[in-house]
Amino acid sequence: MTLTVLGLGAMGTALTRAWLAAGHHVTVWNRTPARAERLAAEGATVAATPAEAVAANRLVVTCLLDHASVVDVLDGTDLAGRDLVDLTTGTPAQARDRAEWAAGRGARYVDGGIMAVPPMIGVPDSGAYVFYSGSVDLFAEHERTLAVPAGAKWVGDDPGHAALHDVALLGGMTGLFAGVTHAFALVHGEKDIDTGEFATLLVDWLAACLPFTQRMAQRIVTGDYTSDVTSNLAMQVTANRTMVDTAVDQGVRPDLITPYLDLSARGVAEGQGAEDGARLIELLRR
Ligand code: FVH
Repeated sequence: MTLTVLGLGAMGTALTRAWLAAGHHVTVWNRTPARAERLAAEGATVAATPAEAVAANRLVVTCLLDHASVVDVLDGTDLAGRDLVDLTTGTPAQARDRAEWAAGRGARYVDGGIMAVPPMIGVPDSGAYVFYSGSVDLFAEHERTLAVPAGAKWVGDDPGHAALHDVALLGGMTGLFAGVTHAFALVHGEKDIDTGEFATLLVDWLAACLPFTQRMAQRIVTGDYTSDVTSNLAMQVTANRTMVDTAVDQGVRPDLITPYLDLSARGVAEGQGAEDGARLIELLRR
């Protein structure tokens, strides 16, 4: 098993180490050579230029800072007959552009969205995985290699879909941590409330709420937002005032929660008060 890795930042280094540990022959290149030298001591072959690194192997993995750096690094390399897998975080549109760009240079292309931080890479049962999309033939041929550093989840032949899944999950996480940050701000410094004990309550509460995500999915798929609604939007909007008033009383800016509360109020104003909050995606997508 041989492959090339371009980009040896925190993530590229972790990926390369995982492949080396699994016995793969890895050719590496990095803009700052010192990072490649460290991996040479662990068995990697260091290429002097991106062109040399790309020429060394059919499977070429890029893990660079952003879209612009990928184009910078690959410009001037001969990609004809290469299988390019880009694990650099980007937008779906950038991934589709890169797929077209690679095809124009005779390469097959798969885009990847990494759902992990570097310490999780190459660690069995860490939960790390990567979304992949693009050329199904490329993926089928290299799946075993790609699955070495982290689990490999195929999400279809639209090259933008790996990035879309990645960014959508990051969006969910961002909203979650916005709520968590708000909750801690409300109680922090309050006499007789221990932050560590509060954290346990918060974790348990969020865990109890998370299964409702599946119920939301069912409502979104069926388009039926009315049946079996136990906490309709109108009730929530009334209760939301309590959340804002409490924040103000506690001297906490409600900025992290108001966008969602405002959207809920708009839903009620537009006649959706008796429906489930899942309906709000239709207001967002307008
Ligand atoms: N680290 C993480 O937690 C996240 C987890 C999820 C996925 N991301 C994405 O992975 C990409 C790489 O991230 P990284 O953590 O390896 O990032 P850095 O440690 O900052 O390394 C960046 C590498 O990119 C090289 N580079 C930057 N600009 C250029 C350029 N114009 N030309 C050539 N190379 C460039 C940089 O080289 P150097 O600074 O060592 O010379 C590093 O190799 C990223 O998309 C994350 O969003 C990681």
